[in-house]
Amino acid sequence: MTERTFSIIKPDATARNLTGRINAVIEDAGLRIVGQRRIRMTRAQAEAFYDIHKERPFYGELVEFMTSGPVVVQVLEGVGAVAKYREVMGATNPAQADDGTIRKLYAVSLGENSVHGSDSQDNANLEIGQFFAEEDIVG
Ligand code: FUP
Repeated sequence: MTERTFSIIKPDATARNLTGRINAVIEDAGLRIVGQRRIRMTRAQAEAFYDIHKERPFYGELVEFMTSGPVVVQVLEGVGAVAKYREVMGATNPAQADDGTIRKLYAVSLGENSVHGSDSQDNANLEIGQFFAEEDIVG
């Protein structure tokens, strides 16, 4: 079934001019970029986005990192997009990511791991709604 998922190209990747190369991996996997905007995430946006992790020891650092530079927020569309993008991203820790995945290719560390992708369809819908109006998504 055609689905939509939410993606972020994180500050470590925009700092190294990797947006185009990451988008090439996304598109080569058969995912279509149907919404895309480069933004500076506010602290409030980052805190709300990662609210699920607020009791975790890395939460403060995570919010700092996500607001430390520009990010590219994206909506990706394709058959089984949520699971497919998780596969294309690779494991959270790049040391454990499979060859050819975005994190294996480009991530710096567990914290600075280049991309975010939604982990379920429900979260994808919520996350897309945090950053995109429906009219800014063109399928
Ligand atoms: P993922 O769904 O693969 O992005 O991973 P998580 O939702 O578990 O974690 C979200 C982000 O928190 C990661 F991308 C990086 C950061 N994180 C850490 O910095 N340290 C940890 O131990 C776990 C996650």
